[in-house]
Amino acid sequence: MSFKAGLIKYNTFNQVCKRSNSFWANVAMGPPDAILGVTEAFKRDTNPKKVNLGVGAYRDDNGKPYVLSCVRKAEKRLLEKSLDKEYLPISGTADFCKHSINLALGDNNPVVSNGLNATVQGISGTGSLRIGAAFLKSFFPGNKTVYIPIPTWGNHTPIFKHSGLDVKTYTFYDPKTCGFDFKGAMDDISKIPEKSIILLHACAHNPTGVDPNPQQWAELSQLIKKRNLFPYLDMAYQGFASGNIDKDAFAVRLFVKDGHQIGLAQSFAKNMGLYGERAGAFTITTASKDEADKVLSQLKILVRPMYSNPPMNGARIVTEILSDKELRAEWLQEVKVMADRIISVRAKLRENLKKEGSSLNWQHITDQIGMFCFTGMKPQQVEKITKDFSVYLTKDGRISMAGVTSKNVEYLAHAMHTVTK
Ligand code: PGU
Repeated sequence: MSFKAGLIKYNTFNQVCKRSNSFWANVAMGPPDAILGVTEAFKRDTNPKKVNLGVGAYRDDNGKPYVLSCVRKAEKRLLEKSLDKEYLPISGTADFCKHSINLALGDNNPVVSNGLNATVQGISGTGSLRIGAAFLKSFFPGNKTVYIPIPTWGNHTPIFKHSGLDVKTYTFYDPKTCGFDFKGAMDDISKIPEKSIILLHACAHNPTGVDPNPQQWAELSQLIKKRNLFPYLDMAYQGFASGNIDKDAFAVRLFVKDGHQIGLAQSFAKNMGLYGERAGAFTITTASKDEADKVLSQLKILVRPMYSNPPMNGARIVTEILSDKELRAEWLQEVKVMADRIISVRAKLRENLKKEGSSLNWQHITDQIGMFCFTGMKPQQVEKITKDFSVYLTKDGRISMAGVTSKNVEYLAHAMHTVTK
């Protein structure tokens, strides 16, 4: 075709498209994501002092993304093995699933030893939660409503609604004390209709950084048992709360010990820094091996039309690390280093707010744990700190402590003081 003929054809095509009604003419512009949209806005900002405290992703003390040394070593070993790229099974690799659930429940736990778990590899924490939600929608024999804490991670409601479950809430946080509202939670949970689903953050509650203490967990577990509720635990931060993966698995292990059947979504995004690798797992515990086999067969039937089978690279890295004594020991060290840096920067932020002359009580900055601090900043203050200081955070006043460093902490304290005084 000559250039001219091509041009005429192109113009005619354009006119036809404009004239005829597009299939998509009625698609409205959607809002940016409440968390990931913050990073998009941050990237557009040209202020050299800008700070991104939106997404929960660990940074080193220079503010740079951090790839764990054990991950680099595992990658090197994997490369040397020249592994193939065949499809994984629908439920992912069996080794990865076994290591994941053992990490949550502890080695030699009776659930895995007796074959009482149906575990599938999921697409990180989100995908794992979504598989679980799909399973509950199809097979949960009770009230297909999930009770989520207020507040909770912004994606919980969309995940459950997208799966066709109803979503209701229970009290969790007390804005007056910036702490856990134990009485409020117990009162609300005691009124949840029997045989409903309750979502629990296993540790390092997002966004509040507030967790029940062991005694409170024990009481919650008893009440949840009494109400015959199904506990669905989201464990996206194992190791990030205390720096110790066993300590952080306390609630999960307690619920199993107390005789609950649980749903569990795990993520290796934070504790192994494998964000974009999308490695995670979903587990249902059952009363018998036969039940576990049947549940697993149904999980596979749900996964197959969604994405057929999961990605392999992240799962291979996790398996390499968890199955090797040396790499595993190094990993446990590195988790602790990450958790400790966050703890130390909490203290620095509080100190600097004091130095700025803030008369507000910022004790919750050091009381809260895990990746986030629920600062208590109001939406207008959040807007102002972003506009005037290029400090980016989610509208609810949550800051990712993992993005605070010894280099930006003074600037952040100054900005926080200025907008809150
Ligand atoms: N569950 C909770 C409680 C989370 O906070 C997150 C991540 C996930 C599950 C899912 O993580 P995966 O990356 O799918 O494994 N929340 C972070 C990351 C950004 C996001 O919203 O996905 C956050 O900043 O809240």
